[in-house]
Amino acid sequence: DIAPLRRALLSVSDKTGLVEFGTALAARGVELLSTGGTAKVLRAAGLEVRDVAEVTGFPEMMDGRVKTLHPVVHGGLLALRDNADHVAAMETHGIGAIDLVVVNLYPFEETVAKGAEYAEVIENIDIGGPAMIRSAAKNHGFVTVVVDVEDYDAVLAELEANDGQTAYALRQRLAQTAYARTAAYDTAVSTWMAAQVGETPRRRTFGGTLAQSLRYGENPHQQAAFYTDGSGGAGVATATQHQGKELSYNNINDTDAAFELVSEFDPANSPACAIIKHANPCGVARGATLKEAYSRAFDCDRTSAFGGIIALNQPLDAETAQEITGIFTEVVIAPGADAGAMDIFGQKKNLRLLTTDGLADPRAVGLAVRQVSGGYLVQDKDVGHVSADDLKVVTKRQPTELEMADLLFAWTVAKHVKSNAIIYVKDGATVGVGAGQMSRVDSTRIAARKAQDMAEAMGLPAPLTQGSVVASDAFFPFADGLITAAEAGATALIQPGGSMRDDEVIAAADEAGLAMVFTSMRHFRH
Ligand code: 93A
Repeated sequence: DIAPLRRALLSVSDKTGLVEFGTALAARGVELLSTGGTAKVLRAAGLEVRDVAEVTGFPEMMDGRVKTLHPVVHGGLLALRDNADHVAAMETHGIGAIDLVVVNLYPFEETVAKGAEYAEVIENIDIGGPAMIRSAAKNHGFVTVVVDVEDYDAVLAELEANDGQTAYALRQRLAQTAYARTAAYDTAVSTWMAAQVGETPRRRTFGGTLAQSLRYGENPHQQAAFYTDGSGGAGVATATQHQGKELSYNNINDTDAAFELVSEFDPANSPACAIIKHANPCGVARGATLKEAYSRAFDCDRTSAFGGIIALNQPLDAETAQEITGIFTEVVIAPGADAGAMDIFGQKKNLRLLTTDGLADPRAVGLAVRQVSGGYLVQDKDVGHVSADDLKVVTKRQPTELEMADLLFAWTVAKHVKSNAIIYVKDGATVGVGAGQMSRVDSTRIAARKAQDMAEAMGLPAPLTQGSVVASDAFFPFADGLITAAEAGATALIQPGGSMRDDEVIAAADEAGLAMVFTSMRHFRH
């Protein structure tokens, strides 16, 4: 393959395992070159080390900003050993080949995480380290690059097994790891800078920290992992898990949907509960107590709630915990849980309990990213909201005070339901949810139909959609959806308005004696 390793350059901020690695290399007769702090540690361990400054003929200068940025270093990394011109250039300019580079970077991410001042963060942007990593990785045909302490052993094992050489396959793998590291590093820098100048969809680059390798993805044949972006805030990424097995890909996705939704409801107004299945709510309710909020959310669609994910806007108490254990639930997330609740859940080993530090801020700006073939779509998070003052009554009849409260509740839920979304609400609880249909009238029918099914299952004389209000996440293009809602017993509607046929839709509402308000804001969610 290639000649045995003769010269290594070590320059590391994280000195973990450095002495052991350096010692093993020296024992193989590898010459060690090093920068200031790294050389000091190696020398203190009794190893012979040459300073890079001696090799370049320049001292480390400008507070270390310029240490290894020199043609003698980069020529030694980049020269193709089997190219006569490159070899001649090395001879002409006194450049010695460097066969192994061991670099880990200034701790930029840690410096940001500890809340350092601007100037200190800037000083922790490593320039020379990434340059060496990238040079060595480009020349992986000849050069071995190590950026991760975890890889020290693999390199030593291979040198041992391979007469002091590394095999191409290992060098190629390490080169990929190296570019992944410099890419993540620059992403961390640009993400931090985006926060300094104001993050927008056009100023953000992507990256994250691997938080969890998942057992599988949306399906068992898909590999998956969970990355956090360091943005913090209460939510599934920062929650504490108290019991139950690891969250799965779908659990994380649904727990996020549940918690984001329930966080819309101010706990100071009333307890609230959201139950999520397949990223859509199958029940959302307020209640006089948390237990009542859960029970009313459950009653919206008892069938779908089985194996669901529950989010609460107040700390879980014992009586609510007891009620929840009535059926199988995957995950419960709440801003805390009292001792009694923990005891009750302790009996249910499979139930995961997550607690957060408060609720998510539904008005907090941020970005939403989705992948498409060949790229990413990036947009601001949907933080749009309306209050009673923003609404325009378009029908002859004004909504009553009770209807108005339910219309706003339904509109809030609609924001969290996949389009086309139709939500029937009565007395602060969803009584029918139509989600993810290609036609709006189908969503309207499905929600009413499910309410009918629930009424039969619960032995009610009439479906709960009788006397309900309806929210539609986007305008009704025709009157048919509105007529279906009226037939199901709805008395008031909330929708953005703006259809070419608004006049027809309003006329149909007036004819049926409905009250209808326009929000002038749409809440598509796909
Ligand atoms: O300030 S730098 O961007 N300029 C350089 O020329 C340079 N060369 C290596 N940082 C540079 N390094 C970094 O120094 C390495 O990436 C490593 O993190 C650190 C090791 O310094 P020391 O050996 O003095 O502890």
